[in-house]
Amino acid sequence: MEATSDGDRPWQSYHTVYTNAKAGMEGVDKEKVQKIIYELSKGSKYFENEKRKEAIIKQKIDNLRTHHAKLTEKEISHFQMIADNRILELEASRDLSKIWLHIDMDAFYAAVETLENPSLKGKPLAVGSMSMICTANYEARKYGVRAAMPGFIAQKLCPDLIFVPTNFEKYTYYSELTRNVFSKYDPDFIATSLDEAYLNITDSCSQRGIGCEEVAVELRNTIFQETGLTCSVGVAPNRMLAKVCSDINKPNGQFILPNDYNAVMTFISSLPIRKVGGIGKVTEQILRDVLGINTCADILQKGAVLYALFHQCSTDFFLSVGLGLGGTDTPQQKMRKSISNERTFSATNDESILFQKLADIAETLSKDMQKECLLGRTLTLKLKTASFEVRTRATSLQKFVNSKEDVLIYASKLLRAELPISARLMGLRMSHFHDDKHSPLDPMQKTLTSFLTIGDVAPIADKSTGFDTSDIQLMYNTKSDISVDDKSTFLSDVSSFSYESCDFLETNQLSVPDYVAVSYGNEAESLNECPKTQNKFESAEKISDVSNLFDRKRVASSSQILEPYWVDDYICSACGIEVPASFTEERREHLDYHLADMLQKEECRSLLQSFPHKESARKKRKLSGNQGKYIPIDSFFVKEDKSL
Ligand code: DCP
Ligand code: MG
Repeated sequence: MEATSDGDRPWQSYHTVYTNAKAGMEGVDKEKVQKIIYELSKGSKYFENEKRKEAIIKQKIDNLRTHHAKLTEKEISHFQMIADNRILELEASRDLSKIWLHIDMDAFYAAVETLENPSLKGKPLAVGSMSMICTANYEARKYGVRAAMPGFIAQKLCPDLIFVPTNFEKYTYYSELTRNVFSKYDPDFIATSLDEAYLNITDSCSQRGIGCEEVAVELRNTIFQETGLTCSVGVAPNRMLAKVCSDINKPNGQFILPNDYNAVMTFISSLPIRKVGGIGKVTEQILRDVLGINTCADILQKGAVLYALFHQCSTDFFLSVGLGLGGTDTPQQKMRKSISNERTFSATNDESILFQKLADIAETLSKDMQKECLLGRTLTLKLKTASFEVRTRATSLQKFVNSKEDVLIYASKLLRAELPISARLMGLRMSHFHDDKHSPLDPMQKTLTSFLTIGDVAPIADKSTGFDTSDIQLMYNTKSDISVDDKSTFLSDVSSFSYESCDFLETNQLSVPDYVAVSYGNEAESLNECPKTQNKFESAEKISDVSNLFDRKRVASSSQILEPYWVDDYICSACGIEVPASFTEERREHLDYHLADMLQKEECRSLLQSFPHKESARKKRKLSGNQGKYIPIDSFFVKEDKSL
């Protein structure tokens, strides 16, 4: 990243998360954007972290190259045989009988804001704040402004940029309108975020005797009539391809890939791997720099080496991408294991307030259970104390219950056992459900609202690819038969992957462990308090209706927890923005951004500790070193953080 062969243009190699292209950014002067971002970031902790990550990836690439170079002809031919057989098996699974449509609203949050305030029309607009923007309209994208970019960088790129704060109630309202339309084309549609869904339109086409192109046009028109918003659509024989296709003619366009083998193979032959869901910046870099793979077709040529270097699960995924394969069946809704509700509030030891909170939570939980016809027998109370200690206490009930009164009787017993306590969070979770599949209490029974969260449909499947992402963890953890040193190192490096990051070769560990390392004085406990457990508790919960979603967002945004995680596998705990699981790159960027934010704040604190007077600290920072050349990213946070 530092000046090397680039001489006095070091920004040329500074490919941060903010410079990746998105729809509407094709004509952007990338070098200009890179330069601005480089100069705003240089010297900051964010910059250092980017450098550190790049160094780790470079090391991985070097290890893989070394291992690649050591492969013998015998090994290559062995792996070639495995790859050839696997390609035949995968090919045999090809299903061209289904027609999948992927729909993605255009600049969704920004479009909703413009619809409600037409004076914004035609002006560059960002939804979010100075520290983070959620999306930008197409006018702003021309300047290089994009989602998951700090607002102050966006403002530098586009000085006339208008900022509008997020309003999730509005977005959910419009999302519901779109879903009413989707359900007419496919009652089992799969919503992967507020603005995105997959529809199996096979039956719709055949029953109405019309082609998929006509359905796509009609659907887009209906969405526009019902909402006043535009969307883009992709149609293809599977979900992986449909998602790629919906991005091709964005905004307000569509692209149809016929259900024809040759059409699919031609399409895939020149498709850059990065366009495929699950292949992010790091995977792209590794496949390109180690194996010279740029397009999906290149993958098929390198099957043997891929099997030699990566685990079978990864290679299977890569080969299926190379063959243009993806999910074609509607995933079965997985049976719910638990349902829960929790609230964060200012720490209190007032027992009447605590019991009132408990009653509110019991009521919400009971309503949610009744909506889904669930009866449960194990009740767990979760409490977070004023000092951030998390306590859970569970009880088995004598009967299956779902009424507020029953839940509250048992919950009160659990709470009484913990008194006295000063708590800042309280939650109730019900599990061990009544399991009579033929009764009206069938937990498999689908409701439209159950599609509101990704996890409820098929928690372990990546909707964009149809690939079971839980295997990603497995593939590294179970690899025990590797003898080559470099390879072992590489695999152990990535064994801590979480399937949250679907970029196959990218590792959360590049950034996430740093959160734990950051110390915030009094708040340190919250960082150290077993984030994994917290995460598990959260991800096991599934929200079941829109109002609950809002509650959760409020909880997320008001949360004192400083280590960000994905609430309900969907909402950022630190700022409340939604980033669906399929937005692998954005998710990584988003967490990276919070990391940078945290590191910068920490840096500012230590800086201000050494300079007791705020003003003089700022002046000194301005005057010191080479800072005259650029505005360091950190100084932005000094100005922003009024509490300092
Ligand atoms: N979103 C977010 N943070 C991100 C990415 C997206 O909060 N990192 C939110 C804002 C978006 C919405 O999700 O409006 C949908 O995301 P898209 O990627 O579909 O982006 P847009 O709909 O805004 O633009 P387009 O689909 O036209 O590229
Ligand atoms: Mg969109």
